[in-house]
Formats: sequence, C-alpha cells, structure tokens
Amino acid sequence: MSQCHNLRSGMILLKNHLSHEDQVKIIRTCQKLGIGIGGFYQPSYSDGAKLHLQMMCLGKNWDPEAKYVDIRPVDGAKPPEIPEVFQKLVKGAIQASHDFLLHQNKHINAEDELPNMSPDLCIINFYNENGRLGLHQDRDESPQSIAKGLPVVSFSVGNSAEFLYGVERDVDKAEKVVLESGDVLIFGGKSRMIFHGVSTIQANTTPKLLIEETNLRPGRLNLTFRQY
Ligand code: MD6
Ligand code: FE
Repeated sequence: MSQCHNLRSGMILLKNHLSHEDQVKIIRTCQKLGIGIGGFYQPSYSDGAKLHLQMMCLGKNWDPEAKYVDIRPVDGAKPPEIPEVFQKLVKGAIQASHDFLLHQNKHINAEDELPNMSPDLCIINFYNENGRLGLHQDRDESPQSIAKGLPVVSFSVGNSAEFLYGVERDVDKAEKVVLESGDVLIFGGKSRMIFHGVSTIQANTTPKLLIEETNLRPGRLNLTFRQY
C-alpha cells in the first residue's frame, strides 16, 4: 500500500499511489487529447495577464474568466469526455483514502470525513519548469457540490512541485508539501475551501523511465477531478 498522510481533516495525500503504468497511460492520454480539439492552451484573464501554465478541460469546460461554460470562449471548442481509465483511477484513489481513514479509526464513517464523488469534469494543467499557480480556492463548482464538501482529486505526474495550502490567502502562513510524480492529493469535507497553489516546479525530477517511455517534455502534469 502506498503511504498515506492525513494532512488535515478532509485532506489526504496518497504518496506514490499511481503506478508507473498508470502514469504512462495518463501522460499518453494527455498527449493525445492535448493536441486535439479542446486541447491545451494558455488561459488568460480579461486584463491580458496570462496564467503560468497550459490548460485543458475534460467533461465540462472551465476557464478563469468565464468559469463553467459549455464551450470555451477562446476557440469555441467542446471539451473531450473523461476517459474511462481516469474514472477508474479516481474511484481507486477515493477508495484507498477511505480504507486509510478506517484503518486509522475504525469507528468513524469515512464518508463523513471525505464524501464520495463521481467526477464529471477534469482540469488538466501542464507547467513547464517556470510554471506556477497563485493561491486560490476552487469555488466555481455548484453550491450543492461545495456544501457537501465533495472532494477534488488531484493527480501529479512528471516534475515535482512545491504545493502550498492554508486557511488564508497568505503565502507566508501557508503549509508546504512536495508533490511528486505518482502522488494523489485529495481535498474535500472540511478542507474543500482551503487556499492552495503551486509555488515552484522542481527541475529534472521526473523519473527517467517515464521520460524514456513517453517523451514527456520537462515539466509537470496535474489533473484535478471534480463533480460539478
Ligand atoms: C496543481 N492544483 O497541483 C494545482 N485544486 O497543479 C490545484 O489547484 C488543486 O491540487 C484543488 C484540489 C487539488 C489541487
Ligand atoms: Fe485548485
């Protein structure tokens, strides 16, 4: 079993949860979808400021200005569906988190702490080695989804990232955790509204075999699954 950390209530880190084969599948799928209709682009705000990453969405479209809309404003593209293999991986990660919570305390109801979720959308970010993402909350999903604390499930593949999180939008007060290739971070329940962001991408930290098998360029892929 991969190592599990309960970072705070509703926030669980599954270290090295995704197998090498899973990671290869994730990269190849993102490579394929990323150059198709609805594929990677660099999002920007209406004032022209660009995010320091490439993004694409599956299932439903989200962008930092328009939020959730059926077709994306930049090019009118409809997002591709979430592949079945991704659905299975998300299910497995939530199950592993519940098993871990019950292992820690068999008297709790694991679903109270971390509700179940079936994703209908996924936001995929690709960061090059200068990529980053400022502290934010994920609060554009439906009020019901947020009120229930339905978790966001996040897969990291490629270079490691320094990930910040905290109850305030304050970088100096934030906790830090390094997310490595294969890690899964889940936050829901009492942590659904936590502030979080990516401060740095650590150069040359992708496992060599992963690069050899996928030709992934230097950088980090992050997939966040949610239920609108
Ligand atoms: C990232 N992740 O790790 C950005 N959001 O690149 C997120 O913004 C995120 O990891 C919600 C839940 C988990 C996350
Ligand atoms: Fe987020």
